[in-house]
Amino acid sequence: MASVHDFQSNDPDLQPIREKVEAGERLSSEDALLLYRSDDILGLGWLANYVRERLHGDKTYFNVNRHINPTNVCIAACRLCAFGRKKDAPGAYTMALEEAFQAARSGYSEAVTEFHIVGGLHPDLPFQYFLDLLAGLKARFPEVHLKAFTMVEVAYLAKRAKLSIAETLVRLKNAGVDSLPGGGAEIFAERVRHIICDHKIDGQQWLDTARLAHQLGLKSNATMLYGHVENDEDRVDHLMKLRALQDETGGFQAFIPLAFHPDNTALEHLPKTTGIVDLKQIAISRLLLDNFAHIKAYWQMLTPKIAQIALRFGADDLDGTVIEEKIYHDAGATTPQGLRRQGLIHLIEQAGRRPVERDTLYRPVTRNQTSVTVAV
Ligand code: V47
Repeated sequence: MASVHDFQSNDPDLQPIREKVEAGERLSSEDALLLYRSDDILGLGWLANYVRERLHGDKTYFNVNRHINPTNVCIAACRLCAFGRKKDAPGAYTMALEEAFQAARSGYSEAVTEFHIVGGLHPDLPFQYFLDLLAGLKARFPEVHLKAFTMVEVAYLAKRAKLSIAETLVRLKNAGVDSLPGGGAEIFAERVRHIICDHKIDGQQWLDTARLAHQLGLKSNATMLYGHVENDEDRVDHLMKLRALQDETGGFQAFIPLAFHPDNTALEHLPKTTGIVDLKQIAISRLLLDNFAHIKAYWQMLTPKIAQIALRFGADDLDGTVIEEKIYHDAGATTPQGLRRQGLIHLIEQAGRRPVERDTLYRPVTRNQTSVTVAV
């Protein structure tokens, strides 16, 4: 591993931060703001890579997963989103249960270890549909981990079923949910949420739902949507709130920064993020979230090329084979909709890192020709 003494920067603000990083000391909100305002992208990357290698060496985790989006019908009409549709709008769809099971099994011959299941807030689908979906997937694919429903969906299902959030989570867990994805967090600051996703639960409710999930033994991820109308203070506030909840529960597995894709959204006039902004966000996430084991580079969002560089800027995880991504592609992403296992391994190796296939709970997966084994 590179020594922190090799660090060189023309930015005097990075020197005291470097000393804290070397000593393993927690960074403050003020430090985080200085990082956002620094122009020394290589200095930032160096520091984040130092922490990444201290935690994981050259290992880079990836998994073989499949996204299933059972419906794009959504009452929320978030300005940030190009995926959701009103019920009768052109392009609206809702899978019958058999269609969802078919989507789960189709198009992929390699052993998938995770289904990532998220969708719109459908005004009519009964809670039972989701319980049957989970139970049906578990019955058909007992080995596959179900990472299903964002905090936003859980809160909406609870409201529709007239149940508490805790009871809703218990029923989802009993039906087959193994963990929760990190979506829907966006930016917690109310001012920003009003503009980008007015009808979603607020930031505090997202955090409260995550806390309950963790208390019930369900791990989750966390995300942050950046590159729209938020400012540096909003991003720091978001990261600090996640860090505080992680201190409390330890239930977050990975943090995934998500760059806003404006095409086909109501915020189409906003510019796209640049590679520098994306890499800076990965690096600052690694440096600030000292209690998160993993920082995920979501290649679908970053592009495979930037994702490779992110593996030297703090990220240790490259999500995933995916297959048929919809949310980003509706918003103009031009990346492939999926990559095969071998393609991901190649990307990681070409970045000079060591690929480690994992399951959703970060246990190593070993494969022979016909079967998959998860080490426990
Ligand atoms: O919650 C929606 C975001 C999220 C747009 O947990 C958009 O492992 C950019 O959460 N431009 C869904 N972003 C994706 C997500 C995710 C992805 C990969 C892994 C995991 C995980 C979670 O995508 C939404 C929202 O924050 N989003 N629309 C858009 N136009």
